[in-house]
Amino acid sequence: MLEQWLEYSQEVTEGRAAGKPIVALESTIISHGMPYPQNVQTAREVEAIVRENGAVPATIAILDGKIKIGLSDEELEFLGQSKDVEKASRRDLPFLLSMKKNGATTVAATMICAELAGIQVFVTGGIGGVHREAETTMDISADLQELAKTNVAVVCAGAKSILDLGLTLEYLETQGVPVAGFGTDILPAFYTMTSPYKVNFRLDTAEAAAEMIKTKWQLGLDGGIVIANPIPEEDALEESFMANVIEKALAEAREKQITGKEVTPFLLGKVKELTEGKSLVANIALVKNNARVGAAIASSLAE
Ligand code: PSU
Ligand code: MN
Repeated sequence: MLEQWLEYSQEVTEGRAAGKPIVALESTIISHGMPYPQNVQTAREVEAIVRENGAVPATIAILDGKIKIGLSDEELEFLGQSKDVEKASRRDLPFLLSMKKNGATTVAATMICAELAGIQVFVTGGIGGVHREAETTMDISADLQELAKTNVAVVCAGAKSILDLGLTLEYLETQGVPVAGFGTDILPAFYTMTSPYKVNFRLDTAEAAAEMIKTKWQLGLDGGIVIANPIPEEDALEESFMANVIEKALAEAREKQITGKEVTPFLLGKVKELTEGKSLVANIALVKNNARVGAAIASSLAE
């Protein structure tokens, strides 16, 4: 029953058969997170980095009513260019699949699809979280609830401070989701290596991360783990500059009364505009950095 919805690329099929480590990659970052053509180029380069580091990349999307596990070059190109691709989180999957539509999967939806495909490690840029002023808007990303229940480790560069990072950590704590810093004690904030918050645990190697992931699931503790890997120092943006940009983006979202699934893409687009593309360069660098770490963790898990 389930298999009818899943379609594996040839590369992923062969990788699975050979017992190779596989790394899931999301597609909202392609369709709604970065502009064309940098989005497609980055997606290809990130896949190449996963391969160079001994794992098989599986970029995930909903195309023509199928969950695609691993995409062709043409499919990546389509996701990067088409305006006919919905941002797809958990609640969107049944509609998009039954109506044979196209969807770019968020962290939440990519985790669901990765778990269905038996993939344990997922690399992305930043996770969604509790938005600032969530006490009135109730805007809390479905990514957090997914981390609470779906067994996939998510390698990211923390979360953008368009969110309330403190409340995001509180939510994850309540839900029993470990937030581990990769080589750091501090929660990275996407564009910057640091934030005012500490992570729960520090892991210094891919092997240590793999051990912790294995242990969590051996204990039957369902749900994901956040592996927060800071942006490389040379690519990081200045903290006060970014704080300013983010304030402006938030003010405009408030003024325009942006709500629901539009909030995050709106803020991401504004940040890019206000940094004149600097944020895009940083975004690309940190995803590539995460791909190296994710491939190493997946390789260690596969041993
Ligand atoms: N944060 C980023 N870049 C992104 C996203 C978040 O810095 O591209 C995307 C991810 O796909 C994430 C989604 O899962 O936005 C969260 O959206 P929402 O806040 O609507 O749950
Ligand atoms: Mn939201």
